[in-house]
Amino acid sequence: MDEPRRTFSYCGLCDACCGVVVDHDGARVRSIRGDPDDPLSRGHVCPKVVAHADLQEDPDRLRRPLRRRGNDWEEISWADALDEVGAGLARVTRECGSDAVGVVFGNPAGHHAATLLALPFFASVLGTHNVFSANSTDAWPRMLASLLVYGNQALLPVPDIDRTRFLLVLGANPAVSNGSLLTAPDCGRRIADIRRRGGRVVVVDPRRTETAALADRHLFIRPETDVLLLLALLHVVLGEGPVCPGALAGLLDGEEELRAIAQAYPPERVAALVGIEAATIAGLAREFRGASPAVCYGRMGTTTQSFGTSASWLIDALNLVTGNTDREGGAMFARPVVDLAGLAERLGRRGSSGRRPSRATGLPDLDGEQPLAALAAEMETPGPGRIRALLTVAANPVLSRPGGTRLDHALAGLDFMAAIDLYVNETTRHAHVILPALAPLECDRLPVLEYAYAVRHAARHAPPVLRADPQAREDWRILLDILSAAGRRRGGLRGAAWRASAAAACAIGPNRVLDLLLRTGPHRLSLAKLDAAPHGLDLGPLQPRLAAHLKEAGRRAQLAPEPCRRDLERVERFLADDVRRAAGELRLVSRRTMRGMNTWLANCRRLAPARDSCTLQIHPLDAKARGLTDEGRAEVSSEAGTIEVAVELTDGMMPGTVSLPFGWGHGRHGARAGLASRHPGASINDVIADDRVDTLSGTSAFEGAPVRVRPVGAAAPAVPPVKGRCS
Ligand SMILES: Nc1nc2c(c(=O)[nH]1)N[C@H]1C(S)=C(S)[C@@H](COP(=O)(O)OP(=O)(O)OC[C@H]3O[C@@H](n4cnc5c(=O)[nH]c(N)nc54)[C@H](O)[C@@H]3O)O[C@H]1N2
Ligand SMILES: Nc1nc2c(c(=O)[nH]1)N[C@H]1C(S)=C(S)[C@@H](COP(=O)(O)OP(=O)(O)OC[C@H]3O[C@@H](n4cnc5c(=O)[nH]c(N)nc54)[C@H](O)[C@@H]3O)O[C@H]1N2
Ligand code: SF4
Ligand SMILES: [Mo]
Repeated sequence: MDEPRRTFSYCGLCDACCGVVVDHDGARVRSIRGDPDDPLSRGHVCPKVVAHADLQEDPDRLRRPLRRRGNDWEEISWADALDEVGAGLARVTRECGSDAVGVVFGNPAGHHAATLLALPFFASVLGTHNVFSANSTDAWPRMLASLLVYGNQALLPVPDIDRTRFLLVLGANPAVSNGSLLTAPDCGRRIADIRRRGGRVVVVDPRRTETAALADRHLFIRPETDVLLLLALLHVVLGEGPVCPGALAGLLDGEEELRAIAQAYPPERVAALVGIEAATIAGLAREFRGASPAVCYGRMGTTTQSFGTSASWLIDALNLVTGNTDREGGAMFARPVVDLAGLAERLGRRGSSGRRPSRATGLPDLDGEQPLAALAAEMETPGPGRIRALLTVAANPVLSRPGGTRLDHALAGLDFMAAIDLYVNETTRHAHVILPALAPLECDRLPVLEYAYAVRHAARHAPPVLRADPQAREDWRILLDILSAAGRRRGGLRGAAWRASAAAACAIGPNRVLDLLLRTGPHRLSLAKLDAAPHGLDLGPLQPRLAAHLKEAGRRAQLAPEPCRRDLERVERFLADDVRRAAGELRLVSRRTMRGMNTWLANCRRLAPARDSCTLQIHPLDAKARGLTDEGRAEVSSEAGTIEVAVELTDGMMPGTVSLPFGWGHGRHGARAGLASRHPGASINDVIADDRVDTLSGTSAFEGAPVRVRPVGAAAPAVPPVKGRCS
């Protein structure tokens, strides 16, 4: 064991990237706390930070490669494991073609810039188009809206919460999530500060969330009706005055079209459907218009629903027509140290949608990436390009993607599966070989994506804090080693090309590429400069960027992009359908908890819940109508499946809606997480069908899925099963 040491680093379990002070002995964390000298997080950390200590001590965490043996696993050497994965991928590409190999990467991969460089490289050398990521269950609609409105899918608006006077939050819970596409450590305090400065905060959510508790006002909204609310807000704003383009004067197209659209949605028309009174909507519109500056911010609740792209578009439209885009305190566009939007512009890769739709479902791709909603169908549907082998990297789609049960079956039927992960999770339990990944503090990290959407410009580099097993390696390196092994097994010219590509990429290494990106980026940094600032660098507040960017690119922002206008036909169908909806069904929404991180960290000792917090939150009136009692058990069902959970009565739920936490369901046979399985809960995605999508973007629409709820053991009602599709 080494001498006790202190290292400054950052957490990085979520986007907030809170600075930490780690006291350790080179292998184990002795204590970890917030770094008061981190310019962005200023000492803040959330309860999850202790997971870094737990990940070093967890007996269930993988440290050696595993090979399946019947229903059990055996540890094997790295050389054998890589060879076996290489052989599996080589065989399937040879027999069934390159597209027969699917690659799925999950949310944690996004926290490693090196992995983000290696993954597309890996897939393109292998020649597969079947690449999926957690983004198609998350931010795709936001990215597609940016492509349609600003012409670049990487130009994502960041609400300038540190300087705004009015924050309108739709479908986000930053007091718990700490911000999403909004890197702002201690986000709850920053939002509370808006009110301390005399500003106002309004939260619109079917659940009275932890963020709502910090706001001046919370409004319940019926799930998936944000588009209607936004159209009604625009109706009032545009009906009572001219567009105020602000910084974007002369750079806006589509004003007349937007006006014509909004005219058809007076608050009185949408009030009953949205669940907010017409006078309240009109008042909110006037308040937003009158505040200076104001900003509307939407996240998961507005993207992972049937009208995710259109909701994101209309949020932009509201900010644009009130002059709040590209303005301090409004919707800003960062100019980060690694400038993804600028890079995309220079490379002519601003994004695309629907150029290579999913073979099995016809759902659109986003910039060549396939939608996770199609994953099971791509494995089940016969024909050329059917996925027969899968590699998952930091992903758990059995729990994180709607249609969990369907995917479970499809995975069991694959010819070959390999995974890179820290655990035998609900997905990786189907693999033939699992390669162990490193914990965050064992990796060399540079937050690129996280700081691309930060509320201030910032940068940092964190070399590994803890020493890992000498054989273990980072994900990017594992990917290249797999490529090399697959090349050996494949043989011939193709195999030689794979090996040569892997060798060249290894020789360059990700840090050289990142250093180059930093040097050529807008802040002219370098890895060496970042290493001289172990607490991280604050590079100042966001500056207006969009207008200059659009002028330089010779483009204008689109207030009423054609695909979104066409999508309103679907909104109208939804309105018509709504009237015919079956009696008795409830709308399901997801929630996140402070001590959980998506589907993982459930096995961390210090984060283990004291009680079953996987509860169905339901309004007392809805519960009474169904004979449900507080702490009783409920059966939640839909066409996709049925789960059982504990009931929690709360008037914090909008009547007609229920909420389940996302990330639970650790009771599946074969997953290896002893602690997590003591409080397994149930997976929300087992009752959401995977054909519920925002058809415009191909994104899974879990929010608002219709379900039936009854006490466990009660006789089934004589009604047809609930259909979840919305297209
Ligand atoms: N119903 C519903 N579904 C949802 C959501 C919701 O709100 N409601 N949220 C969606 C969202 S926003 C997201 S991002 C997705 C997340 O979905 P996923 O990305 O599939 O799930 P995660 O739990 O984030 O991470 C998956 C795995 O990564 C492993 N891991 C952690 N760090 C590393 C690493 O450095 N390397 C490797 N190789 N493995 C690592 C963990 O052990 C874990 O098993 O789920 C989506 N699904
Ligand atoms: N503690 C913790 N932090 C996390 C995570 C975690 O699992 N745990 N996950 C991380 C990840 S990957 C992400 S992407 C972010 C997500 O960060 P956020 O988007 O801030 O968090 P969510 O909890 O998904 O918030 C979505 C909200 O939308 C509401 N909602 C559902 N349907 C609708 C609707 O139709 N309209 C409206 N207006 N609201 C609706 C839900 O009730 C919920 O409150 O959090 C990140 N941070
Ligand atoms: S908010 Fe929590 S999980 Fe996210 S980076 Fe900070 S300490 Fe880590
Ligand atoms: Mo996410």
